[in-house]
Amino acid sequence: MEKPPSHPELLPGFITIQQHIIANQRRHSEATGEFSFLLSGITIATKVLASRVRKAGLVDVLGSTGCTNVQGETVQKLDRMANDLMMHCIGYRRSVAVLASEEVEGAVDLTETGRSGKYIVLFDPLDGSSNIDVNIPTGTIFSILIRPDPTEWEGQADIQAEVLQPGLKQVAAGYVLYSSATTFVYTTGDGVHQFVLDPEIGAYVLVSERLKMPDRKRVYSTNEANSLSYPAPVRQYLDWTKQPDSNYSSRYVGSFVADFHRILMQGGVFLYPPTAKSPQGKLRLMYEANPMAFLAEQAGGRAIDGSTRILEKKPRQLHERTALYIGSRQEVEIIEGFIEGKGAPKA
Ligand code: AFP
Repeated sequence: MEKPPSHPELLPGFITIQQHIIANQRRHSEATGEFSFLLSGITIATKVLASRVRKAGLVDVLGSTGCTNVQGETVQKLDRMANDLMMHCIGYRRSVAVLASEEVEGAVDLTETGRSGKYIVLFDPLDGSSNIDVNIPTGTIFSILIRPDPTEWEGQADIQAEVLQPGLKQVAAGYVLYSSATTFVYTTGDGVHQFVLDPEIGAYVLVSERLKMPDRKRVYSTNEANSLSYPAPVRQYLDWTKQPDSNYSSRYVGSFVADFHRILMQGGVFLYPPTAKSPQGKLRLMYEANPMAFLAEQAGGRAIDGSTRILEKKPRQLHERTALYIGSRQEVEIIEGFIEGKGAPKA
């Protein structure tokens, strides 16, 4: 067969997310390609969603549907669109057995259609959706687990119970941030990698591999309007950060993906403690805290609920909430010191 002409000058000098996932997969001899096909479902859904978010205000995607979700929160039109897109694009992959969405009450059992997929995918389709109407960044968060071996189950497998695995069992997690650029960040337990959507070619292109979060950065991110009902040690921490020689600054978007992304890139700490309004904390363990904790630890950071490592928490309910302190290792340790009664760190 005639060899195709070689034009190295026309070959792209970039790595797409698909190439990256496949290259990683080649390192595992047992890999079947199912996993990269599954992740491609997420990349397709988020690319479509990014294009809808970009048109917000031009097409009819702003505003509320008039319904409330399982969390009792107002469902925005884009929330619903994001949920449907993720359900469709990921559910189409036969390797997926169970889907769970922050917007839907129970886990969706796809094995009922006769498939025997091994993956469980959990997602928050549009995090920070109350910010949509005012053009502030939002995001999609995902977490991937493997179904327990059916032989471990006595009697009938219980899909709803299968999903309730601690974050340590995640095989992949990541998020997409819809902002000045559309950014895809993921880990499979081998570092944190960042891609940016190139709108000209429609592909997520690698911009940085093995991201490391700075160990220390004097920036905290919290909804300070709630602080009077924070636990006393957390209030003491916030008072300490305000001392003139503490040199802290504060940044809060109110979209967890955006706040976390800034901390991943520049360091700092995000805290959402228990409050009078949300005594268990506000963020969802399985949809928000676990995937971000996996990413944070892979980037050298930490994530705790005040006393326990987030990734070790055994969920009791799909939509369980948790207190969360996440970010640069030393910044989380300082808050932990206050919670343990040790007070401010020695200068
Ligand atoms: P929405 O998706 O309802 O906007 O909630 C966003 C969120 O779960 C998370 O992204 C934010 O960090 C957090 O809530 C903000 O909560 P407050 O509005 O109470 O600060």
